[in-house]
Amino acid sequence: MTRLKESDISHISSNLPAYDRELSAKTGKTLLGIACHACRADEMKIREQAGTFSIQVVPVTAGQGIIGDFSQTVAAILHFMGFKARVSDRPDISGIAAAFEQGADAVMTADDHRFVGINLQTRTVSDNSRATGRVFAGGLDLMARGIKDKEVLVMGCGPVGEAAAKTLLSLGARVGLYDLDPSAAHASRQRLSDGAGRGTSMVEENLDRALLGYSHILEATPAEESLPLESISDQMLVAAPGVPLGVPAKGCEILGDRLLHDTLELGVAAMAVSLLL
Ligand code: 2YH
Repeated sequence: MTRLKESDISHISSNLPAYDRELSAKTGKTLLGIACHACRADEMKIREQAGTFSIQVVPVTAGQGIIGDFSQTVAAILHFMGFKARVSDRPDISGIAAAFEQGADAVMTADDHRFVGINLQTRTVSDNSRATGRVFAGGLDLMARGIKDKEVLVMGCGPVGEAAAKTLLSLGARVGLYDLDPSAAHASRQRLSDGAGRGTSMVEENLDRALLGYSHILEATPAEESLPLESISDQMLVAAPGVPLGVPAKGCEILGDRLLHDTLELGVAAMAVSLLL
C-alpha cells in the first residue's frame, strides 16, 4: 500500500482552482461533478447539503505518524468543494472525541492502513481506496463519453483496482483484469463475479499482449512505468489513480488531456460525496 509523501501533495491546496479547470477540460465536469457522477448523486443536492455539513480532519500520529500537509490538504479539498471543513486542533483520540463533543457531522482520518470518512450521525464509513477506484472509473466513463460496451484493462487488482473494476462493470464496460501476480487477478475476478447482476470480467496474464487489444486503461498499480511507452496510442484514454503514476513522462505528454491522474483530490471528493448519501 502506498504511503503518500509530503512532496506528493504539497502543491494541491494552491492548485485547486486550476485543477478544477483541468478536470472540466478533460471530462466536462468539475471535481465535485465527477465525484457526484461516480457516486450517482444529484450534484445540485450535494452542493446544497455540503454547505452545512461539517467535517473535522483528525491527524493520526500512530504508526509512521503525521504526513506533513496531509490533513491540511484534505481539509482544503473539502473546503474547495463547499464543505465546512477544518483540521482538528488535536490529533488521535482527542481529535475524534472533540469532533463528537463539538457536534461535527463527520470526521476524516487516516492511519498507515486505512483512510476513512465517518458520518457521525448515519455511521456511514467511506473508504479512500474504494472511493478512489470508483471515482477514477467514473472519470474514465466521462472521458470516453460512455464506457458501456467498451473494453477496459484494469492494471493492478488491489483494493483501488478492484473497486474501479466493479464500477466499470456496473457501467456496462467489458473488463480485463491484469496483475503482476495472476492469482490476485483471479481472486479479484471471483469476488467481482460473486456480485449479483454484474457484467463479466476476464483475467489477462500477458500484459504486452493484452495492451494490444485495449485503448481504455485504468492504471491502479503502485509501480512507476507500469504502462510501457510503446503501448500508448493516439486513441488511448488512461485513468490513473496509482501512486506513483505508472505512465512514463513521455507517455504523459503524448496522452495530454486523455490522462486523468492525481494523488488525493478525486478520492477525497468521492469520499465526501458518499458520506452524504
Ligand atoms: O497514506 C496512508 C495509508 N497508506 C492509507 C492510504 C489508503 N488509501 N495514510 C495516510 C496517513 C496520514 C497520517 N497518519 C496523518 O498525517 O494523519
